Formats: sequence, structure tokens, C-alpha cells
Amino acid sequence: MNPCHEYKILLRNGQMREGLIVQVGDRFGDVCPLPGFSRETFAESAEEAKRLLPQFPHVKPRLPSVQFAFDCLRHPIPDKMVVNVCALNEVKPGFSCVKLKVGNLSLEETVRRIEQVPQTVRLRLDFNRQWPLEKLFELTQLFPKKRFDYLEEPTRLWSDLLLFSTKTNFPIALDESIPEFPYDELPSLEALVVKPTILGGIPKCPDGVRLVFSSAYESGFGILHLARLSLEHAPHEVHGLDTYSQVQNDVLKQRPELSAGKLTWTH
Ligand code: OSB
Ligand code: MG
Repeated sequence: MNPCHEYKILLRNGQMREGLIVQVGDRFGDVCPLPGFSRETFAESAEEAKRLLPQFPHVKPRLPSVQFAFDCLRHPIPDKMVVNVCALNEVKPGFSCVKLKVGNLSLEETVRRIEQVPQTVRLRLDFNRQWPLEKLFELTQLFPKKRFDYLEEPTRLWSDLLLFSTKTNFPIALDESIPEFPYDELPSLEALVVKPTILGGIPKCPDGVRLVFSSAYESGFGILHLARLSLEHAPHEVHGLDTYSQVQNDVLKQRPELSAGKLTWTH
């Protein structure tokens, strides 16, 4: 009998996050679709995971969050890991990179936040497809493109994205558009920001395009597997795993440490 265990964890912003830990022997997976980003609900994922777990490994789940968790069951968590991590929304001591979520911000507020970041810290902006093209052009006229690692999901429409890329040549990263857009046709595509929890797997990354793993408020088990994947696929990259610093009461007794720009795990 393969056990599983439902959990609720509290995030620092007061939100609750629910998930299901699946276990086979000493292997673990984290089933935790993210409301608003995943196409399936937690109830659907939990149902599929519980139904298929007894037949593991001879099963292929349909839902992405269950595919990710079951894939994790095929891999042990390494005993030692050190992964470079990008800070989320605030400059943190020892972090060389920060990602600002600017989707809901005005142009003025965005400029103010960018200017608050020391020049020695690399910058990633995530627009979550919320900005109109004109506002983007205005922003990019105010800064040299070298200031940014990349601009993530700047616009909603493929036609706008193509125009913006062609006209400005600013480095662009895609996240939620990965399943929808022919991203290898984007002239200034710099990175794919990949959330295996939401996609269910890892998309094909064109040559020369950076592969950045990104978390989605998983429990410690999910985060450790994302750290494992980060080191397997892009060991020198700076990955977006800082959602873990929002997790207050993790399911892991011994937590990985997230400080000074690194996620560190020693079992
Ligand atoms: O849009 O990238 C996003 C977390 C949950 C849901 C969506 C997103 C995120 C993150 C994770 O930004 C942190 C990161 O990628 O650095
Ligand atoms: Mg994003």
C-alpha cells in the first residue's frame, strides 16, 4: 500500500495552500496545483492521484500536477544540494538577483521600484501578461536593456509580443505562454521560466535559451524536487524558488535553508 497524506500549509501572506504528498517506499511527490495558474483543481488532482497511486509505476496521470508528482516518485532527493535562487519581490541580503512582480503596478510605481534596486543586483520583471504595449514601450525607453536579465510575460497577445521583441530586442522570458505560443519564433527570447508543478513536465528549450525553474508555493517536498531538477538541467542558473520563503509551517521537519542567494539542503 502506497501511502498519501493531505496537507494544508500557511503562507506568510495569510493564504492557505493545500496539497497531497504521495509516497512510494522512501520516495515522495507533491501534488499541489496552484489556483489561478493550474488548469485543474486540487480536488481533481487529489482524486486522480489517490486512484492511480496503487498502480504506480505502471500509470500515466492525465493532470499536470499529478504527472509532476508521479515523475518525482521516480527520483530520489539528493542528500546534498546548493541551488542559486532569485529573490522574489524584495532585495534580500546576499541575493544577486531579484524578480519584481509588476503586473498590477503603474508605470511610475514600476520605475520607482526598479530604481530602488542596487545596480549590483540583477533584475527580472514579471508582468504576468498584464501590460499594454504602449506602457511597455514607455518603460523600456527609460532603461538600457542591459539592466535586465529579462522581462517575463510582458503582454497577452502573441502579435504584441512579436512586435515588442522585434522593435526593442529586449530580452524576454515566457512562463504561462509556453503551452500556447510558438516561442522559438521570438527574436529576443532569453529564457523559459518553467513551473513543472503547473506544466506537468519540462518543455523543449531552444538552443541558447536559458532554462529557469520556478516554484509555485509547493511544500518542502516539491521544492526539493525542483532543486534537484534545477541542478540536473541548469546547475549554474539562478532559479526562481523563493516562494518557499513564504511557507510558514512546512510538512518537512528538517527544512532546506533559503538564505544568501542559495537554497541549501543537507540531509
Ligand atoms: O508568475 O512567475 C509567476 C509563483 C506562483 C505563480 C506564478 C508565478 C510565481 C513566481 C515564482 O513568480 C517565483 C519565480 O519565478 O521567481
Ligand atoms: Mg511568471
